[in-house]
Amino acid sequence: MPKNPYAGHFSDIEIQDALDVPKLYGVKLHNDDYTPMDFVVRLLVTVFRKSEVDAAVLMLAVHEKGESLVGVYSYDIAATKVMQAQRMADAAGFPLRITMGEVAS
Ligand code: TYC
Repeated sequence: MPKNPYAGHFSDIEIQDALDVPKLYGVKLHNDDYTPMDFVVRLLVTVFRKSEVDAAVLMLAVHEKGESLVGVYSYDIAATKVMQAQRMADAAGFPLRITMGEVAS
């Protein structure tokens, strides 16, 4: 956010609310040596609603580069998808790591 011209009158949070600028959060998938490729593709299709082809391309990007952004969402949607994906990986016993962080909106 640029310097608050209303400093002293309104807080940054009040300005943010007044301007109605929703924050956006990117969800990142991280590579590891153990999670099977087909499991990652299934997770991307199931949790992140990717097509089979997009999911396979994304999985390979993560496999080759170490990590990749898989989607940008509001806080609640991003947090829910991270939780669902982490649960799915944990339940299957794979060390897959999924993280989220604020992105410029
Ligand atoms: N590197 C894994 C393998 O060779 C595949 C993989 C891709 C794992 C993406 C995690 O986020 C990931 N089986």
